[in-house]
Amino acid sequence: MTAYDTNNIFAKILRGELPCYKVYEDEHVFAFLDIMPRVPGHTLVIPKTAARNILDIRPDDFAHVARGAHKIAAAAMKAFEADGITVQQFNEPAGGQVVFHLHMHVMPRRDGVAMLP
Ligand code: IU
Repeated sequence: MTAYDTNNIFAKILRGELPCYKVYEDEHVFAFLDIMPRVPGHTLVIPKTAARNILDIRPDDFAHVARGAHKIAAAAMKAFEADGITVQQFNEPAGGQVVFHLHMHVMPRRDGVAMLP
């Protein structure tokens, strides 16, 4: 597996070198709106630790990301009056990953409203 690249887009967002719409932050994780949302409220939750994906993160650090996604899911249900939530996480190009800093997608869903591809 390729090594973590400290100049990936999300690392730059974490360092404040690129702008984002911040949704949540704590000691371990950072969450912001996806720049190309597949649904309104599409949020990305990332660890503050440098990790390329699930194959490159300690279980305890991954648990922090899961905890963050859990919190964002509950908040997004309320904020977007959603009927459900899709949580997705991709790893390596073969697994659909495009940005190589681990992230979880949290997407509030409405009955009868399809996600953009
Ligand atoms: P991935 O397939 O899980 O790696 O998807 C990357 C996501 O990052 C995708 O939904 C993009 O719209 C999103 N994104 C972003 O929010 N800001 C950016 O500058 C870039 C991608 I590049």
